[in-house]
Amino acid sequence: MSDLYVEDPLTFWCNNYGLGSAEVVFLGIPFDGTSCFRVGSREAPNRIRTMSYNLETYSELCRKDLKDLKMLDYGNVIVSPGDTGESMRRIKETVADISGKFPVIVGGEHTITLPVVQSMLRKYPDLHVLQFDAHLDLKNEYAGSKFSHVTVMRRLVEILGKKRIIQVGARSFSAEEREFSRKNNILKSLERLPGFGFKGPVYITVDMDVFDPAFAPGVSTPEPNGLDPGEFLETINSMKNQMDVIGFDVVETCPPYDTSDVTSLLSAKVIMEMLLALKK
Ligand SMILES: [Mn+2]
Repeated sequence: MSDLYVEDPLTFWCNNYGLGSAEVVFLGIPFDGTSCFRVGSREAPNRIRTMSYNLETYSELCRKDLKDLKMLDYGNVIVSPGDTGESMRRIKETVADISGKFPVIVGGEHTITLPVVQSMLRKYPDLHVLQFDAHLDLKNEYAGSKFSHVTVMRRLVEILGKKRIIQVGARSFSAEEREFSRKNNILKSLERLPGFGFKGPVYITVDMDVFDPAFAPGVSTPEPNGLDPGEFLETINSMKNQMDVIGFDVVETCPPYDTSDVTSLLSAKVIMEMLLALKK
């Protein structure tokens, strides 16, 4: 059968390669089991795939084309509804399956970053995490649970240590989280990020609520006074030679609360521009 005139709109744009030869692997994780405000980020991976078809594959910012990347859309992890522990186990195993590839992980809510990083630590024991987020996600526990999108970075600090985590864009947190972040010196401003030296491989996690709700209204926990996507993408692009980025995730897009797919479209754009800027 000829595939000259057909495409699969249920995969991310430019999904061209098999697992053997792909260098970049797109993986959806439709998990929103711990969302504490607006639920529905489980719908984001498929909505972002759909919106990706609206984008030109060429980036003027990076002067590169998505078509030149060897990319595979690996599908979605089958999570276990209501069972965070089992879902995290499945995520860890699936990410281990694509070890050695450059992962583009699409949530789902922010809890998923924990099992993804745990899995990637096997290959990169000195991994650093750079987080863009309106929130610090540093609470020790929330509603009786230690594993949620409110506590995820606290768990990562416990695993990685304070020197291997940098947080950018936070503007909503408790006094206790602020104190924890200040003591550990992990909160930075976007302006101070370029020139910051990362000594080791970097995994970037982008919570879409880091952007101002004017640009990204469809997120689980929107927070006013956020970043402008243009300044974010310029900063990422300007830092491409200063960081050895080995993968990233984009989380918390919440299609049921999105207006005219604005946030899913921005998520697809962020994924594309980050990939072109950062994939070596
Ligand atoms: Mn978050």
